[in-house]
Parts: sequence; C-alpha cells; structure tokens
Amino acid sequence: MFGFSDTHLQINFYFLFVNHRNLVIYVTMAYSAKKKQAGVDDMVLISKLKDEEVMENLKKRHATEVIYTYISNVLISVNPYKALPIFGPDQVQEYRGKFRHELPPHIYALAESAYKSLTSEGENQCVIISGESGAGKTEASKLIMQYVAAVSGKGEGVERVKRIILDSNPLLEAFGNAKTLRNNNSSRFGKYFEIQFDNKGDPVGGKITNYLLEKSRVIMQTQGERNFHIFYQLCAGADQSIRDEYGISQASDYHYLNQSGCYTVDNIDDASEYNDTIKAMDTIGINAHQRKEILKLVAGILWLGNISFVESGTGSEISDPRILDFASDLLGIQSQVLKDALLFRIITTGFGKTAEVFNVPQTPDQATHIRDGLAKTLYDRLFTWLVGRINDSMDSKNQDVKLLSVLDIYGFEIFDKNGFEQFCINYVNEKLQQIFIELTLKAEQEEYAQEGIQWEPIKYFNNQVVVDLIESSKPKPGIFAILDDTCATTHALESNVADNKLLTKLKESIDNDNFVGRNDDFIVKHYAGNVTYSVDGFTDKNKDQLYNTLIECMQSSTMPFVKQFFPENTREASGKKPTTAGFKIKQSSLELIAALKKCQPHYIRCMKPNESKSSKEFDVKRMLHQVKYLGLLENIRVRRAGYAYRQIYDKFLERFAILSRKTWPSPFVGESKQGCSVLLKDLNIDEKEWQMGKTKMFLRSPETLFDLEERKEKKFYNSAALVQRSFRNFK
Ligand code: AOV
Ligand code: MG
Repeated sequence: MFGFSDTHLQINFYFLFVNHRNLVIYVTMAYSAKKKQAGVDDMVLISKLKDEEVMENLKKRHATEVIYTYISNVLISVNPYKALPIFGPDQVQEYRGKFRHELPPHIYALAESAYKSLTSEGENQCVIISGESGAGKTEASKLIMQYVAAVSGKGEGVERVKRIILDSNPLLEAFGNAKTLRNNNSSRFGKYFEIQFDNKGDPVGGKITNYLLEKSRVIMQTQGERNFHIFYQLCAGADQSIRDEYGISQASDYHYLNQSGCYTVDNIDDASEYNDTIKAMDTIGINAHQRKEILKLVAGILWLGNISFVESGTGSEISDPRILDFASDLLGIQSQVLKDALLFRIITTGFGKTAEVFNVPQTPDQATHIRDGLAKTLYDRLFTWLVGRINDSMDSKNQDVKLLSVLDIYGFEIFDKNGFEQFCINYVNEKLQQIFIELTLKAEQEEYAQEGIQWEPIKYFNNQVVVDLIESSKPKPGIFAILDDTCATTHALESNVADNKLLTKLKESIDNDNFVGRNDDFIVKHYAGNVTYSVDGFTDKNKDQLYNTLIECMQSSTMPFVKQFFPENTREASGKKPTTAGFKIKQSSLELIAALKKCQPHYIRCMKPNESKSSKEFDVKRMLHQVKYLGLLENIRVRRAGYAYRQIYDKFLERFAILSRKTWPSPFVGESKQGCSVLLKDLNIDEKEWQMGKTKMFLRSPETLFDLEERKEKKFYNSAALVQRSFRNFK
C-alpha cells in the first residue's frame, strides 16, 4: 500500500507527464521494460561466467532476431543473413543524441557515441571491426558511415563529401571484393577509412588507406569462387559500343574467369551492379574518358589472360597471334614488344664492361607465369590508383580536422588449401586481436588509475607469441624474416625449389609451440584456429617482382593511363634490396596500429552464426568456438573484475534519484557526488559494493545494478498503475 506521500509522489510524477501523448509513451515504456528482450543486453550482467553461458545468451537473442549485444562498450554483432527492419532513417532518429544504455544495443548507438565523442570532446575516434570472413564487418562499416552521414550537417560541400564517402563503397567493392567459399561478397583488401570533420562536426573530407589486395585472384580462383566482381559486371552490364570496342562477351570466354566453374552469385545482379559502379565513378568525378580507360584496362587484362603458349624449339610461341594483337592493342603496346617480353627473359651477368646479356627463351609454363605476373600487377596498380583517385576527390586540404575512422579488413580465414594470401590476411587479424587485447585492458586500467580506484588485473590469453612467431626479426627470426632471407638467396632457383628451401629453413630455425613444420606444409596455431599453410608460391609471391623487360615493355605503352602505372627506373633498381610483399604488410600493419592508438577506440566484434549463410541456423559449436577465441569471457571478466558499472555522478543521480526520498521528489541540494553517496547509503547498499572515483560512481557487481534497476522498475510500475487509475478517474 502507498502511504500518503508515496501517492503524492506518484501524482507529482503524473503531472510531469501531463499531456495524454506523453502519458501513453510513459505507460508503454513501463510495459516494454517488463517485456524484456531475450537474454541480457549487456553480457557483463550474465549470471554464470562460462563460455557456454555467453553462447546461450547470443543464441536466445538470435532466435528472436536480436543481433546486437554489448559487453560494456564493445558491440557484439551476429550476422542475421537477412534484411532486418532495424536500419533506416527512423531508427537513426531514434538513436540520435541518445546515450548507449538508453536504448537496446545497436550499431547506431555505437556510431552515435563515437560521433558524439568526436564533436563534444574533439578527440579522434576509430571504430575497429573484427571477426572472421563473412561475419558482417563490411556491412557494419557501411552502417556506421551511413549513420554518420545522416546525423551530420548539410550544405553543398558537405553533401558532396558524404556522397563520395558512401559511393566509394560500391566502387571499391566492385574492384576489391569477390565471391569466396566463405562469403559471397568477401573483401579481398583491407581498408582504413578516415572521415575528416570540421569543428561544426560536418564531414569535409576523407582518406582511405588500403592494405594488400589479394591480386593472385586475378589469374586464378578456387573451384566455386570468382574473380573480382568488376569482371563479371563488365561482361553482364557493358553497353554495345564498349562490348564491340573492347571485345567483351560472356565471362565463360575468358581464361581468367572460366577456371573455377562459377559465374554468378545468389542475390548479386552483376548488370545492375555495373550501373552502380559507373554511377559511383561519376560521383567521384571520374569523367567519361577516364572511365573508358579504366574499363579498357580491365578488358585488356581479360584478353591478356587469353594469350596462350605452345612449345617451340627451346622456347615457346604464341598459340593465336590475333589474341596477342588484340590484347596489345587494348594496352597500347606494339604486339611484337609484348610478345618478346612474354617469350624471352633477359638475364645480365657480370658488371660494367664484363657484363653479358642473354636473351633466354621461356618455356610455355614460364611464359604463362610472366603473363600472369603482368596481369596481377596491372590490376593491383589500377586498384591502388582508384583508391588514390577517391582520395583526391575528397581531399579537404583543411588541416584543422578531427577524424572518425572505420577499419574494415579481410577477416580470418581457413580454406582446405591456404597459401601466402591467407597467411598475410591471418597475420593482420592477429595484429588486430593484439590491439584489442591491449587497448581494452589498457583503457580499463587507465580509467581506474585516473579515477583513483584500486583493482586486481585479470589474466587473459595473449596472442603476442603468435604475432612474434610471424613478424619478429630479432633475436629469433620469425616466418616473414626467414621468408625474406630465403627470397634473397634463391634468385637463380625455380620457385618450387625455393619454396622447399623455405620449408626446410622454417623447420630448422623455428622453435615455437604455435608452429608445426611438416613434410609439405606447416601449421600455425592462430588465436582463431589452426591453419595449415602450403608453401607453394610463398617465395614467388613474397618477391613480387616483375622482370625489367616487362616493365620496359609497359613503359612503351602509347596510353598514358597505362604507362603511369610503371614509374620504375629499371636501370637504377638493381643492387638495392628489393621490398618484399611480407615486408610491406608488416610495415603497413605497424603504421595502422600506430594510427589506431592515437584514437579513442570503439569495437565491433562480428560473429558468424553458421557456415551456410542461413538466417535460421545457429551452429552452437561454431559459435562457441568464436566466443572462445574472441576472448569474450575474458572481456566480460575484465569488466567485472573491477567494477561492472560506472557512470558520471550527474547521470547516476539523475537515473536513480527516484529511489530515495532524500533525492526525490525534491532534488538533492549539493554536489551530485555527495548526492550519489547519500542515495546509496539511504538504500542500504553494502559499502563494499561501490567506490567513488574522482568523477564517476563505480558499482562492483552487476547484481547491484540489477537491484537498483529492479527497484526503479517497480517504482515505475506502481507509478504507471497509479497514473492509469488517476487517468481513468480524470476521464
Ligand atoms: P565480412 O566483411 O565480415 O567478411 P560481410 O560484411 O561482407 O562480411 O557480410 C557477409 C554477408 O552477410 C553480407 O553480404 C550479407 O549478406 C550478410 N550480412 C552481414 N551483415 C548483415 C546485416 N547487418 N544485415 C543483413 N545481412 C547481413 V570478409 O570481407 O569475407 O572477412 O574478407
Ligand atoms: Mg568484408
């Protein structure tokens, strides 16, 4: 029963919500508070600290199509594999300006919190998205960009930048994404997108940094996979004049597209995506002339792939000279020049006056290798050029900007056969896991230190050992160092011999529990699972070199667009230690980590509920595996070991003032910090359960928070019932 003043309290409350509309909202609020979403919104609050419990919570939520869950400030996202009605302008408005815990977990809440911190605190922000291949990273990154574009300001210049930011996605996906066995739209490059904001919080520019494109896909794909989308888009969508001029027919006519038996992808309409790609080029400011040059080069690569070789004497001959002519024409090169560059390799021995030059005929296999090397390089450089072109179009020239960056890389992947590409991709994922570990723990520790709170650090699995196994150079050389060393000493060897030498060296010199050398391959025990790597092609792909003859051949192109991709000085290059692909990825990871550390991080950890891209299936085993390797439990533990909940005093008081007569209905007179202490003492909350920091109240166990929330909910209910009663009487 209510005492008089309780009733008074309710009536006061009622008059706070005096008009009918608000009253309805209020009653609805109380109702929805009772109709709890399945599982807990924030897994810091799970009852048992077990991996299975975390998985079960996600399972319950998945069953009711709730894809987002928090672990404190980390957002967990489970791929729904179907379009849910939770994205769009209405939901953007709902989350706009709100605090994270005011509404159910959502990627918009995370985007809002990053954007709010950027605008209010003026600190650079980054959103780090991780998860295995197909878990939903790229989709998440697009949602973040859409949210930020929707809530920031207008104006002609700003609108233009927003269009470029959003349209750069379909363009880069056309050239950098492909169907793999894991994901129909798999990113085959890493992307770090910095959006630049002026002091009003409007986007005024941007910059994309791209990481290692998987260029080997241009020349070959595993059964059931495809080449990069753009090739199929061109075949399906190009208009007649382009088809005639560049010899475009159907995908099955090209060697580079017809080896994997896969031409179409469920839910991808290549012809309509072609139009999106063209439209995106337009937004970026690529004019009709340049667009034709790009498409001509893409066609040139397809035709280059159709050049085949037959044995002739000690070397080889081109099977069909008409194809050579056509490909040469598309690349602006004389066919004889291209032919020589493909069929012969010039080898120089000795120096200065004693130098001798040999024109060594190539076998059909060797010529094919040269052709493929050229195709890969052309495509890779075209891709880098496109990124540069997008960057030029959104270069703000404004120095006084704040950054909100989104990192979307290729996810950890395991196939039946894994090569150099998977090795590099998985290495970058190890680095990201490492920064996650470091920054979440560091951030936590720093906060306790700043607030003057005591806490016991918690143990967690540190994958630094695996990172060292791959990247260290001293004292124990890691895999990349041994690879570089092998490449430097096996110039004259056939690539398969060099690959075998690499395996022998790895087995001889690596002594690390996470490495197992075998007869033809080696295993790395990654944080996310054991991967068996075949050494096939490792040395060649790491060297990543074009013969000088080929570079000079391309420099003879009459098309400036093609020629610009080969700025090398072939005379100067010799003597210098060549940069390897492994060195580059190591270097760029280092720079990336340095950039991330300068920002306030926000994490999205994407999870993949099944291997069959199904919207229904929740594969318990696979999910449990991810829960474990993502270290979700450790993440929860760390948050709970110290204090499960923290809130600045003003907000804490505002949220729970209703629970005590000393703070409600008459507001507490004095500092909020003191108000919080008065409130908790009045509620008889055990003093061991809370600590007061400099600016924030810390609650130790989630149960205390639960308790406060429940008490508050009860008050709301009682108030709602009373309000309803009063409302009926009122009518
Ligand atoms: P990834 O970026 O994490 O993989 P994507 O973001 O490309 O994965 O997601 C894979 C597919 O899952 C998408 O093409 C969608 O079909 C579906 N999907 C993901 N997120 C959502 C969502 N929020 N709503 C509906 N469907 C979704 V890789 O790039 O392979 O590591 O290299
Ligand atoms: Mg992706």
